[in-house]
Amino acid sequence: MTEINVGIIMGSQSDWPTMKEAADILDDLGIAYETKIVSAHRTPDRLWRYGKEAAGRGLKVIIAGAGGAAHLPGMMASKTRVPVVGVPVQTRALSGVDSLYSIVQMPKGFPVATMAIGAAGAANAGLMAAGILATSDPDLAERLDAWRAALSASIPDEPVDQ
Ligand code: RP5
Repeated sequence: MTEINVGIIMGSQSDWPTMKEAADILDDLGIAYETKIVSAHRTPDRLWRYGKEAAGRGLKVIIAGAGGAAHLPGMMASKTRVPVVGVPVQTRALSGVDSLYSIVQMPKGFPVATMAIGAAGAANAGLMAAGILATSDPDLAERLDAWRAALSASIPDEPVDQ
């Protein structure tokens, strides 16, 4: 059975369209992952258990996305030494600035690697997880290099009228 090294967690089902961007990147790169709804406010016991067991279960990166009062990434970082990559989900009321501020300003000692707001941030969280895993996985490092090279090659030299 393939070992799962990446956990994608999110505060709500409503976060999934955003967090799927991270999952799509991991799929592209052939990285196994799990997806869970873990809410800091609605399912705190689930959060606690997930954080307590994460390292022992072999997780090496946790991608955590939440919106609004987005306490999930920070609380997860307080519960496990496994690196947490935070994704501020874009909200309707405050466009995700609330999510960003809730995630990014962690106190010294418990870091969250905070990505950009929304879909780009979620995709970059997948790439950040891939980069972390690639430091000890030469095959993945090759796949990640190829992915990056393909993206660069896809960018035209000059703009065209649309
Ligand atoms: C947060 O509240 C979730 O991460 C989500 O982004 C936001 C709204 O959740 P729902 O009311 O859509 O379930 O905890």
